[in-house]
Order: sequence, then C-alpha cells, then structure tokens
Amino acid sequence: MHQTIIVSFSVLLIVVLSPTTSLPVASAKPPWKRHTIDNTHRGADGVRLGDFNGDALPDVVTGWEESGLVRLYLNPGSAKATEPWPAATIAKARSPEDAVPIDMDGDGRLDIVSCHEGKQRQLLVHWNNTPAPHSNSSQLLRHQNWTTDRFKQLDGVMWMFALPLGTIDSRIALVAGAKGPKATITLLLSPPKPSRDLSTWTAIRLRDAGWIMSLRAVDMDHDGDQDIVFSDRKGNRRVAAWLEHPDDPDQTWTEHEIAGQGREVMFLTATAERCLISTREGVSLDCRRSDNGWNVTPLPNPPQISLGKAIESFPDGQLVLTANTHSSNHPNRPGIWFRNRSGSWSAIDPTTRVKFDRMELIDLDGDNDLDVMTCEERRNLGIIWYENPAN
Ligand SMILES: [Ca+2]
Ligand SMILES: [Ca+2]
Ligand SMILES: [Ca+2]
Ligand SMILES: [Ca+2]
Repeated sequence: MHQTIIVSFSVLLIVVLSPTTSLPVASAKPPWKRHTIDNTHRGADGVRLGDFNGDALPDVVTGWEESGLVRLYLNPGSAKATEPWPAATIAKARSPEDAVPIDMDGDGRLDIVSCHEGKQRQLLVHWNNTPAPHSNSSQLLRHQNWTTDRFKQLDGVMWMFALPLGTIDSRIALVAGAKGPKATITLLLSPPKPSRDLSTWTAIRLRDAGWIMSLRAVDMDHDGDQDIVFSDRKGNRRVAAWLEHPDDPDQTWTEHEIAGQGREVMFLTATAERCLISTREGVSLDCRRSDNGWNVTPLPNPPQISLGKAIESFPDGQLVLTANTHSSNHPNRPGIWFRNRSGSWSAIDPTTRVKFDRMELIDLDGDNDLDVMTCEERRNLGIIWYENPAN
C-alpha cells in the first residue's frame, strides 16, 4: 500500500514538473519485482560477472565498501535465483571499490582482482586455490581456498576499476584505472609464462587520469585486438574516449575522443558502433558512430534526476538508467528508471534516497527477457536484481 502511494506520487510529480516536454507521462507498468542476492553487509559497490564453477551460469563478485569485504556469489539457477545466493567472503580489506573475476595465473580457475581506495589504496589479487582442475561450488565457498596478494608496485594509489583484457602475446593482461593523486590508466602484463609472483608483472602507464569511472574492452577499430573504452569524470582531461591498442603494448595507445569532454561522465557501455554514457548533469549521452566521428544526442533523464550513474540498452532499444538521488537536490525521487521506445520514463523501483551502481542485464529467471542486476548502497538494498515484467 505504502509503495502504491509513492508510485502515484511520482507519476503526479512527472505530470506537474514536466509541462514543457511532450513525452508521454508515465508507463502504467507496475514496479518491477526486486529480488535480493545479499543485503547483509554495507556499501555494495558494483556487480561483475564470471562463471567460477563451470555450470555456464554467470556468478557475481562484489566489493562491499563500508564493510571492507570482497564477496563471491554463486548463481543458483533460475529456480532459486529469487532467494539469497550461496556466498562466501573471499577477503577482508578496506574500501573495495570494485572487484572483478579474472584468471590471473592461467590455470583455468577464475581468480579475483579488487581495487581499493580510502586508506588501503592497493590493487589486490585473490588467488583461487580450490583443488585442480575444476572449481566446484562447495570448494569455492570455502574461505581457506582463497589467498590474497597485491601489486606492491601499485601501492598508494586509489584504484577504482579493473578490466580483464584477455592475453597480449600470450601474456595475461589486466587494465586498472584510478582517481586522485598519481591516478592513471595502467596496463598490467604477466610474464610470458603466467606467474603468481606479481613482482614479475610489467606495469605500463597508458594515460594520466582524474577519476576513472569505467573501463570496457571493445575492438573499436576492428583489427582483432581489444581496445580500451573509458570514462574519466574529473580533471582537465575528463572525457569518454578509447585507447587504440598498438602493435606492441609498450607503444603509445592513441586516444580517440567519443564524447563528454568537460562533462562529469559516469559509467558507460560501448560497442564499436554505439556508446551510451551517463553523466551527473541530467542527461545521458547517446553516441552513434558515423564515418566522420560520433553523433552525440543528449537524452534527458527523468525529471529531477540529475546524478546519473549508469545506463544500459535492452536489445529492442529500451533503456534502463540508474542514479544517485540520495546526494541530489531531489532526494525524494526513485533512482532506477526504465525508458520505453516512445521515450517515456517509469520508475522500476519507487524507493527514494537511493544510490545505485553499474548494472548487468542478464536473464536470471529463465523467461527469455533480460533482468537488471545492480546494487544500492544508501538504503542498503545490497546486491539485487529486478525481474523484467516483459515476459
Ligand atoms: Ca556459475
Ligand atoms: Ca587462476
Ligand atoms: Ca582493436
Ligand atoms: Ca528474465
């Protein structure tokens, strides 16, 4: 009942506050059903996917910033996906900002890299020591099967986001982005024979940075190697752009602007032809590639949603947007929104004063539509997914 009242109120707000737009007012769609993967800790900060146990179902890793935990969640399959997922704490370390699955030693078992800001300021590697050759679920969930190491040569920098980049000349490649003093985008390469001795890895500084918000691996120039799409939200070089993978990784990675110069650009999603970028300025940028560059269309957010966080597109062109309303001038607004093909926004979850994060679109209940996995850290909704009502 309480939720119904809030929804009606937000619909009313849209009617009252957007008289100048010709957009249809709101969808009659009810809020999407929310399911909780874990809400037992504080400060869930990002969901990153990888299949740890080889059952073809994507599992999830998340850093809990305030609780100082890196956690792994095993996807239980569509029949059980609506319940809390089997989970384990992989490591306790302060201020994790991001955690991502990657096989760092090439032994076929996924390890985890976590980025730490705050006082910790490190890039950590959590080695998967489950019995070879394949990781099974019960072994993965045993804390003692994981050990933590770090890139000592990267200490003292606020690392914010990491991205697996496959292999480069048979060397395992990882990209990390930072914020604040000494911030860079840095490429880390294992020795030709991958090693757990992280002092033998090579660090190549690709670009100075203000605050790297997101990194994506996309072959932007169709030459068969992975380029790096990034958003840098602070400083005089802030922009969404891509770095062209050179023949030799030691050479210059030429920067190509996409959009957003001078804007506070947040999470982005990209293919070689299209890039969607959320910003903290009330619009998202819809960038389509043409022969002579990028055509950038600003997409207005729902009314009073200024601090965008992430935007994703469904295959049919409908969009989903997350935002931070907790820190905005209009905190009594929902923070996760759906935009239909006619451009009308409706709230997926009416909860207000929220701070959402990046998303993964993935069919979790097996009904052939993409559901929305994300996390929220101010109302402590935790790691959650929203059930797409399309099917
Ligand atoms: Ca799995
Ligand atoms: Ca491994
Ligand atoms: Ca390329
Ligand atoms: Ca679904």
